[in-house]
Amino acid sequence: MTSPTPNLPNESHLLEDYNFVVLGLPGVGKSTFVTQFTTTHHPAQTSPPPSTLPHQQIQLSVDNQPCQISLSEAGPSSSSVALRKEYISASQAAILMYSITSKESFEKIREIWGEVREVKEEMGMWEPFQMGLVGNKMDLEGERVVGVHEGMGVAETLGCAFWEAEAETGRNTKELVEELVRKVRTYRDNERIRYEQMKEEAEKAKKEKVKNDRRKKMMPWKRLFS
Ligand SMILES: Nc1nc2c(ncn2[C@@H]2O[C@H](COP(=O)(O)OP(=O)(O)OP(=O)(O)O)[C@@H](O)[C@H]2O)c(=O)[nH]1
Ligand SMILES: [Mg+2]
Repeated sequence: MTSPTPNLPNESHLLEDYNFVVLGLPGVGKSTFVTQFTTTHHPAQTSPPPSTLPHQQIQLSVDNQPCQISLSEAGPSSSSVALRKEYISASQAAILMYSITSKESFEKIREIWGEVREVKEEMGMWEPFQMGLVGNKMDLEGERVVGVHEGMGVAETLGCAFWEAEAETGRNTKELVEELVRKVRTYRDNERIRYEQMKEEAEKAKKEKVKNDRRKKMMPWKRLFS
């Protein structure tokens, strides 16, 4: 008889959750990126957070901190405007993808960036770091019509990080996902600190008010000694 499996502690609460959406014109390699990435890394062990949106989930350790990352694709051919908005609002970061072999897909990037910005602004959560620009199909050097410097230039004006990648083989894809995790993590940490500071200041103001109210109620001669 085999001994019963010991109850292992549930470590799901130690995982940081990240939702990333991949946007770009048809054919740039969004599905290839999501599929390649999620089949190469560990599939998530825990149940996904409730969502009506289809996504693929994996676990990855970024700087020794375990993360659960959901990736979803929302291209114009696979989703309506309303659905795309839903994907964007559910994500903490967007991967804006073009193909280095398609000028049209590159020129579309500003519009997609604007779409993400609009959704995030409506939610009061706009931060430019929430986007990473990816020039995919970097292996197709002979068919290149978008230069590396063109990609870098646009990324700089839009305030996003930039990579060229090869979704088919996974070249640079881990790096870009990790970098977005770090950016979102830094943002969350700063927000946490800001929240703690605001809480502390509110507590201080409350205490000050109680003290002042008490002083006002005192006899005038007593105030001199309080
Ligand atoms: N050479 C090369 N081909 C790629 C790369 N990534 C994707 N492809 C090819 O590009 C084609 C389109 O890729 P998809 O992943 O289906 O593109 P998509 O952006 O999901 O397209 P839609 O779902 O129609 O919006 C496929 O034939 C892929 O094999 C890459 O890095 N290098
Ligand atoms: Mg696709």
